[in-house]
Amino acid sequence: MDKEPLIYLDGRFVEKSKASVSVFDHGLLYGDGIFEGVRAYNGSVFRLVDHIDRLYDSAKSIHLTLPMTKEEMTGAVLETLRKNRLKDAYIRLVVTRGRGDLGVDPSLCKEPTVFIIAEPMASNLGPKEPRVVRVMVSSVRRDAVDATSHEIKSLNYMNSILAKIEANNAGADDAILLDHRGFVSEASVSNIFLVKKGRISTPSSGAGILHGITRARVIRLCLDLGVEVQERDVTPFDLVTADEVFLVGTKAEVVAVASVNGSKIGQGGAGLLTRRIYQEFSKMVQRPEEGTPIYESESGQRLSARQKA
Ligand code: PXG
Repeated sequence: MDKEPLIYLDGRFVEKSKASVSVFDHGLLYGDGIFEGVRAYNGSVFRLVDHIDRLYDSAKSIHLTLPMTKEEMTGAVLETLRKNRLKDAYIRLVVTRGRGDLGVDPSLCKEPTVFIIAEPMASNLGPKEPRVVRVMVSSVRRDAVDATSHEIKSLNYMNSILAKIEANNAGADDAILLDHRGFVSEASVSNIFLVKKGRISTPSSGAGILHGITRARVIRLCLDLGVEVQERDVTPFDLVTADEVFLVGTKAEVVAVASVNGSKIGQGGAGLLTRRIYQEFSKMVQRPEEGTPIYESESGQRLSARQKA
């Protein structure tokens, strides 16, 4: 039999079939925890420093003290990839409040649970065309920034899940959520951009978005291409009348939106700027300086310092 994948669980590596957490873990009972979805391309973990920083910001915002330093966490991610001999992978890094009792009070949870899953995942990027999806505007509103804000990458994804179910039932590929004011926020698990008359815009953080790492990198990429990205309030009207719409995220990478609520966007395929950004993004993720190398050194600390800002 093939060897089982190894999962990092609270400082140890355990076989996938034996990697389990308590039914009293508040991550499970209450969605009380945080996570990161990270990707490795060609032996380098894309923007790992940014993901680790965001994880620690999420932890701070929910008053969760992580049981390890950023350097140790970085080391654990790299070691998980090495143990599983992975070069192109999807990494799920999860920290829960830990084991407690059946009350919601987190003060009874003494020790956070930390686990890291790494699975092989090939990129959809390349010289070919971007993937194309059809989306609908969901009736489910994005959680407000003073509620279960998606600025926290928490284990509470019910908001996105309900929107995704609605999209599935309507035969759409994904849902676009509006914020409490009615402005466009983001898709279920990716950020959104639109192009109108050669200008690119994207909802600002006030719209309850996750501060996407792909979003931030794509904004810089656009600047490098000489196209400024405006972070602003985007209305559903702006979306439907855009020349191009695309989604970005760790899992999605760069995906073109062909239609919104059945209305064709542009020609109904990937527009010129979307293709350009997809192609540049495809090349960029392969550059070692965009990430943290998995195999060159055993020291997470030294490695993490090498990712360019
Ligand atoms: N918004 C939300 C709500 C997200 O969950 C993004 C934007 C994109 O962020 P990054 O940092 O990845 O560029 C996400 C991404 C999945 C999956 O299976 C993705 C995410 C969470 C859970 C699952 O695609 N987060």
